[in-house]
Amino acid sequence: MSLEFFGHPFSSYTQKVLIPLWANETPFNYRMIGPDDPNNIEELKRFSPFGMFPLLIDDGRPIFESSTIIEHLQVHHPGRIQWIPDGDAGVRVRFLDRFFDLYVMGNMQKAGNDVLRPAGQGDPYGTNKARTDLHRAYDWLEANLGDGPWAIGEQFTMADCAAAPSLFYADWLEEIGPSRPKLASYRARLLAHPIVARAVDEGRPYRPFFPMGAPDRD
Ligand SMILES: N[C@@H](CCC(=O)N[C@@H](CS)C(=O)NCC(=O)O)C(=O)O
Repeated sequence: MSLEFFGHPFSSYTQKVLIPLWANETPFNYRMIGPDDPNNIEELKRFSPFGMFPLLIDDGRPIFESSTIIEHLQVHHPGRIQWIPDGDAGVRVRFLDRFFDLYVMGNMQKAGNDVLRPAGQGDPYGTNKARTDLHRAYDWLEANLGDGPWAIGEQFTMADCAAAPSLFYADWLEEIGPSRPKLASYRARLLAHPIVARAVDEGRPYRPFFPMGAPDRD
């Protein structure tokens, strides 16, 4: 049994999967994407149609999409923590995982990637909409998150793995602010979680890569 994991420490979706790998102490070989090891990029592109990461190769079988990788780990490499509970709680976890990926991280990426487009090919309309939709996502979360400590209550799940990097980065782009105290304290609790803190720390040296400039906090 060998697990090869392709990702980058500053990538939100990489962090989303590193959290369960580390928390369950699942052994894996970390294949970092970057100029220091061009073989890793080449291999990633062979298996991932869009060259996107994270990617997991389990005994030669490629799995991509962060949520599917976490489901795969739970089925094939179960550990102390069950990331997706059974029954109705599992439905809620999958729903919140989609919410954080699509409406928090998705809008964050849309707005952030605009800065990286070639001159004259920006999308100001799409960028403004993404920023507005991010605030709508914050408002929905403020109104619909429970009292915690985690996304579905007492159990730390895949929904929190998705929430941690997405709220971490989204708040750099559009601050959650004091008008959303429940969401702001959930983000603070996530960042104080030792495994999440490890993911944030390993990404720290790459903060100059943040397209809009990383704030001097967190
Ligand atoms: N839906 C994908 C999103 C993955 C994604 O957006 N990955 C980014 C890094 S955080 C990426 O590969 N960016 C490089 C690129 O787009 O070429 C997942 O959940 O794994």
